[in-house]
Amino acid sequence: MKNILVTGGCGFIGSNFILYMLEKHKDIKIVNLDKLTYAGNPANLIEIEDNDNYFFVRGDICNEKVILDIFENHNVNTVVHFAAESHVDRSILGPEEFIRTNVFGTFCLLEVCRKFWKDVSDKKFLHVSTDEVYGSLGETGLFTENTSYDPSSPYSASKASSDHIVRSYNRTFGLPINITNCSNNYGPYQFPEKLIPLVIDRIIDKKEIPVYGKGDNVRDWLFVKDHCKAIETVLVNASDGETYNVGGNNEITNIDIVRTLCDLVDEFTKSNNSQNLIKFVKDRPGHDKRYAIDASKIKNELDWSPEYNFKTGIRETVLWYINNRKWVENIKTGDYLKYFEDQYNERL
Ligand code: NAD
Ligand code: TDX
Repeated sequence: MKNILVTGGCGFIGSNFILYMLEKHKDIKIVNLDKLTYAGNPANLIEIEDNDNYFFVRGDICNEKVILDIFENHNVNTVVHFAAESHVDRSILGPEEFIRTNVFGTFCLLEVCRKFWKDVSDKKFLHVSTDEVYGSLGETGLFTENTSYDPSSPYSASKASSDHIVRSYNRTFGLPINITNCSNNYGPYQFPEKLIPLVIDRIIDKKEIPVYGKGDNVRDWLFVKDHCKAIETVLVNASDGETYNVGGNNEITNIDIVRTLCDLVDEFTKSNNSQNLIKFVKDRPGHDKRYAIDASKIKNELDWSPEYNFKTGIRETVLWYINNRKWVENIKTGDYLKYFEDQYNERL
């Protein structure tokens, strides 16, 4: 029986992961440790919150005592670590929380694992990370697991630091770890500060859509459920110490994404001309030009590949946001409006 501590399980990917795992595996227990920052939303998990094998603890990964209590109470032998400050633009407005949670918080979790797991066998720490640690690509090439780290933003630098610390606990203390570095995710429950949910929301509200620079930056998009499946695969099948890049082989420019979203919302809501809302605005400082993942290692070694193609995944996502207006409206209150003003007031 796996007793899994999921950190950050009320966020976008964490919620999707918990729903996916509890549906698929009846013999696991999941404890979700989440601080419930602006990005954490327990409502995402309402359908499983009464399950006998699901427990929620509100707490901070920077607090070793809270983590240790969970390990003792639930005999944790597996950690899947999602908790993080995750938005690049917020890390430019204020980096401190990124260093605290992403670097120091990861260290606290590792320390508890190191101490608590001395006499425990069959244990694993899976660190969920990002392709942004590799920095930016030019017109050609792909990130492999051997690409040098070269992060551009305080967010990606904090994730790079956490990756290094996780790896050091494997080499120095023999802690069984895996790291996954994934490309941009999209799908249900993504906070409407990230490009795709933000744009869908702006189109529905018929408000201007901010596209940074010329809109020619490229991201490699992966449907969140395929990311969850990749994490499950690594958890079950990967050898200790291994790192895997995860991506959708699905490079798209931002402007093409935005135009696709305009057309889909127009189709589903029987409106038209949403593309007229597009506004090119001041660029993000240090904006990485292109991300693209070589996922051949996880494909060849662990037999993982994405099940969703972009056309299906993005339609499902747009429909989810149209059908869950209340979920978005509940978020667009005080804190969110303040962030939106700080980030976009000069731009729009
Ligand atoms: P998110 O911002 O939606 O969720 C983060 C969650 O962590 C929230 O529930 C928040 O309350 C919680 N949290 C934050 N600080 C905490 C703390 N100190 N203690 C406990 N909980 C805390 O993020 P996401 O998009 O779901 O990303 C999850 C992880 O996946 C992150 O580590 C991120 O770096 C990584 N990742 C994300 C993407 C992506 O496209 N979103 C891609 C690759 C990797
Ligand atoms: O208003 C916007 N306008 C715009 O042009 C926003 C919010 C974004 N963009 C651009 C910036 C990026 O080139 O869209 C692209 C995607 O932006 P984000 O959704 O903020 O994602 P990104 O910066 O690529 O980082 C994401 O992928 C890797 C996640 O936020 C990270 O958590 C993950 O690690």
